[in-house]
Amino acid sequence: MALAYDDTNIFARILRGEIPCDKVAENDHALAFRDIRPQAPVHVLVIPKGAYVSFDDFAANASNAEILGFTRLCAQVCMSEGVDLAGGNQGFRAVANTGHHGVQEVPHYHLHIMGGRVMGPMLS
Ligand code: IU
Repeated sequence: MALAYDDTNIFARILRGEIPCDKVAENDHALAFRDIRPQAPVHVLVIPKGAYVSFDDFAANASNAEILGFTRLCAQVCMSEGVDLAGGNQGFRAVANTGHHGVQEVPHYHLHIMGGRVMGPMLS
């Protein structure tokens, strides 16, 4: 089931160019930019350009091309930010806060990529 999407959310406005962002990378299907309240030395948000509310909405309803484009942009960000294991770096945490229980603040799917330090326990 596709979820109702509110196109007034802040990331939709960033995608429309109404609000600036600190862009890291972009392709046909996704945009990556720095979180305005970074929790780690590397804290990048990767968002699909399509209107998806959450991780599960995107995973269930996005096209193969959208999923591939999004995933490849994540890999590109990890490499350019120097956190990818494949590049001999120390790794990162990728988080998709989802819905009320996941404490999702912005209702446009976004993957947090955080690294540059040991992240600590997940539970809080
Ligand atoms: P969420 O809980 O995963 O939905 O958190 C949203 C994130 O988006 C949070 O880390 C904010 O600092 C971040 N953010 C942003 O980068 N730019 C903005 O204009 C707004 C939130 I509002």
